[in-house]
Amino acid sequence: MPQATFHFPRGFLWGTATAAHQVEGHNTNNTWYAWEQAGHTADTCDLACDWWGGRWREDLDRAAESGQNAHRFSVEWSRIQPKIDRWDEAALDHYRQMLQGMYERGLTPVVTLHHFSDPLWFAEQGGWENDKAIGQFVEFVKKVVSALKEYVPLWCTFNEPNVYATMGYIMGVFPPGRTGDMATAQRVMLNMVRAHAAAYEVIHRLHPVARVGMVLNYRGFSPARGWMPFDAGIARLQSRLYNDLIPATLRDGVFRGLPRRIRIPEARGKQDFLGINYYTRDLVAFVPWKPADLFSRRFYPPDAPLSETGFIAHQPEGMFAALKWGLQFDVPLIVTENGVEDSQDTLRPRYLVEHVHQVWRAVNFNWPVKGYFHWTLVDNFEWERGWQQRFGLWALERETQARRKRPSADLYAAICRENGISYAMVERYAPDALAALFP
Ligand code: IFM
Repeated sequence: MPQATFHFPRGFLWGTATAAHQVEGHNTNNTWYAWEQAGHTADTCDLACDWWGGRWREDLDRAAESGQNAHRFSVEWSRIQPKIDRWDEAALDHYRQMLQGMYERGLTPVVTLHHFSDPLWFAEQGGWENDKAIGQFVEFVKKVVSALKEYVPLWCTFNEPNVYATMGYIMGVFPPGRTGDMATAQRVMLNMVRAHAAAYEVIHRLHPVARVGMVLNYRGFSPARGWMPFDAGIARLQSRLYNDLIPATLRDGVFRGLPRRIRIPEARGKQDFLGINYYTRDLVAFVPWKPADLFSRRFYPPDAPLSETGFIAHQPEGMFAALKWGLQFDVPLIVTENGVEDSQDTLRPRYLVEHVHQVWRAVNFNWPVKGYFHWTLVDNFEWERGWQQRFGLWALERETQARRKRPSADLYAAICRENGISYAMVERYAPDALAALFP
């Protein structure tokens, strides 16, 4: 039997990622609550995983006991600043306790300042469409960083601004539910980039040793037909708009939107690391009569295994491509999310180990990949898809709040403890990945 182990460097961050609205429960003062109440989601978030009620303790015990050494989570703006002129010190204290709890458990915290949900007062003022958003976000960042800085080595300003803008202004499934509004989607991203640049300055001023980055959802777009130059062209355009636009602006201060470029010199060089959330990739075919879909049809490779609801195609090589793409920004990379919805845990073990193996390949080329965060620890509220998708290493029974460990939790624990992937763990937990990892 081959005894190979794919080792990771010492100090590599192994964790899970969560977000406030998805786990805390009873966040009733933000845009997502209003969106759910208006019937736009498959079901409502309600108590979620009851982290606000204190169950973060038992879940972080699970994370720590399974060998993880880091945890990525977000703070909820609408709790910390419930009204434009009111700050809630008790909410900040709650997050302080969570951060202390992470240190007690040996988990390095990675904190996201904005993960999809906005306070209602902020949305009423125009949200990210309004230029005032930048100053408002900066005030929030000042408050949070002043209160929590001693605990936080890594700050993520925004989670997936490309998803926020696409889902909210083009697809219409996130608040505010607009469709096909490319111009506003770009304005929103532009304002988020400006807000990131200003927040970057503030965080560095308040806490010079902290590292500040943005988290992007990277999606692979490959031409569907190798012989068709238009497929390649349209795939490149989609990748440029969806993947490159924001991190490239933070690299060189030029926002290359459509139809024009906008110079934002203050954004130049304002990323200490880039967070990459990779889940899957698409094939792209040119379709001249579909302008609303950027002249294309996107679909999964017909032979790719699909997740339970068909949301994700198992495309592990896309992880390697994502990290290779990330090299152009010349900053350390962190896989801030990766995972699959799978209530029965049938695909997840293979998905997990084959994706982590692709991260190892990148690390083995000496690419600066510093950590991997699995999405997610316990099943949580999946936005417009509600509770229909189960991404947790632990299953959640919502009615009782009981957690049940899925086999992948043991596999991930073995990876974290070993700081690598061994033949024995693949054979035991994901034998269907043996051929891919040990050909
Ligand atoms: O749940 C989300 C998360 O909030 C952002 N990235 C993708 C995850 C899975 O859908």
